Amino acid sequence: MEETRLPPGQYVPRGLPVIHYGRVPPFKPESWDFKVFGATASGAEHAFGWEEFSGLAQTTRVADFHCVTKFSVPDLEWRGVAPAAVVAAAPPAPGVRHVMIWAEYGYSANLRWSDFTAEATLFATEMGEKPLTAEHGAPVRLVVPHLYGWKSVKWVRAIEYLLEDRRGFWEERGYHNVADPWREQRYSYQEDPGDGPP
Ligand SMILES: Nc1nc2c(c(=O)[nH]1)N[C@H]1C(S)=C(S)[C@@H](COP(=O)(O)O)O[C@H]1N2
Ligand SMILES: [Mo]
Repeated sequence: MEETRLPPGQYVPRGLPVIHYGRVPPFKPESWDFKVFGATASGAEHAFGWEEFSGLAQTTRVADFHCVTKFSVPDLEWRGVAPAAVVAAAPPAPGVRHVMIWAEYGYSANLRWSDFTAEATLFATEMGEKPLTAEHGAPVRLVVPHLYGWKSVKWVRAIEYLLEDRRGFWEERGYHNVADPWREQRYSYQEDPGDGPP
């Protein structure tokens, strides 16, 4: 990675660090589901089982990954399901502008609809042409490479469609609501009006 590709304040470590809050959850395909709830078009919740989810069209993305603790990992290759495929199966109500991504054990991160549906964003099931390992988020993690890593929720279990923005786990604990590494949006005190909920 050339220096010019690094957002301000970042460095490239050796390998890919594993970083998360709490424990690594087990994956039980029989009981695993992936819910879409909140402001859906039909008003009903949609639940994918593992077979249905893993049958959705797959696509590949390559991107650098930036953690707010200042490491950046170049050129990670991810394979998985584009948010557009999930949205097509479970469309939002008019007026949905934000989502909350929910993981095992209650971890969450909020995203603007535009970041959620950005070209680079992916629900990844593979990294580097291998199935995701448990510690990197198996069976499904979100990858939002253009935002700081805490938005790339591992062990995803649900998407909540939001009419009004709401802060997720780290966003409630002093981290920036938007989290653009190129603008060094690390902390909530840096937010401008309109960056987050009041
Ligand atoms: N469920 C969950 N997802 C999470 C986290 C977490 O604590 N719980 N940590 C985030 C943070 S801060 C980063 S930098 C990345 C790290 O991903 P990695 O462990 O695959 O490198 O996962 C993100 N996703
Ligand atoms: Mo992070």
